[in-house]
Amino acid sequence: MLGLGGDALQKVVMTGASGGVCRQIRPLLKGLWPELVLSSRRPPEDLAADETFQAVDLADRVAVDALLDGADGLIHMGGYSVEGPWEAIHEANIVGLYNTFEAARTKGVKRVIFASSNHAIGFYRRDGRIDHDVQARPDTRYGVSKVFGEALGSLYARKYGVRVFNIRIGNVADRPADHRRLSMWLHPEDLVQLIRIGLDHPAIVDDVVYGMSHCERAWWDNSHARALGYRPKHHAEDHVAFAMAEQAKLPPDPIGDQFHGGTFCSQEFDGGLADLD
Ligand code: 15L
Repeated sequence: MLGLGGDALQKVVMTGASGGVCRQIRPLLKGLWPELVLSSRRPPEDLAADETFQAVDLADRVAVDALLDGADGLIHMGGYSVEGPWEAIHEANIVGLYNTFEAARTKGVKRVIFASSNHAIGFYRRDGRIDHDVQARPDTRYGVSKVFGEALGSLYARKYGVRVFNIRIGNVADRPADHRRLSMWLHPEDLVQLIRIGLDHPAIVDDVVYGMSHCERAWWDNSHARALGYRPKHHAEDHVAFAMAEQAKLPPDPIGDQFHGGTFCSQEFDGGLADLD
């Protein structure tokens, strides 16, 4: 496939290979580049014979260097993917991410896709609409680590020339899992479309887009992704009956239900100032 405004990407590395998001997109990435190397601490249980895998702990800088040797593209899905203790978030998403960007810089990786998250802006209220330029409002330590990741990417783009595409992912699944996800659902095929834009589009610097399919109830203005050519194929409203049936099984969440981040906002909530706007 073409990349960097005309150069062919030869070797692409994807971290987080044994996680839930990568499990859904791995089959869709086959054959897109001459070489795709999958990586995580442990191999995916369903690793296929035609897939290449390298076990790496992102906290191990030497191992991350070796992983990125000769790569020109990186899809960084690795790290801690939910709220957790600070020590765990710090090791995977702060130290591990720093190691990853340092290795990308020193190994000459040209493009990085950073799997950011809606939890970087989780404390925005559902009755407003935000674009990709708003101030961060993380809802968790995990969300803070995603804000850090976007900032680190901007530094590496503007200081060192590594082009970075931050996808603030909603929720990746075959269909929206509940009422909240009707506003931020991302079908795996649409995620792959965004990844290809991030690895290919000549104008990428340190861009931020929202990782959602066509969500009629969206709280996010994704016009920046659209300007880069993103045309999601999947419509959340096609799955309303399923999502609402799943929602009916969930308990009410008076705090989480007000905000984009849902339960991530209500976890540990202690009468904060979130109701100001
Ligand atoms: C995320 O960032 C998580 O990685 C994922 O597990 C989901 O919880 C998702 O956000 C979500 O908000 O639905």
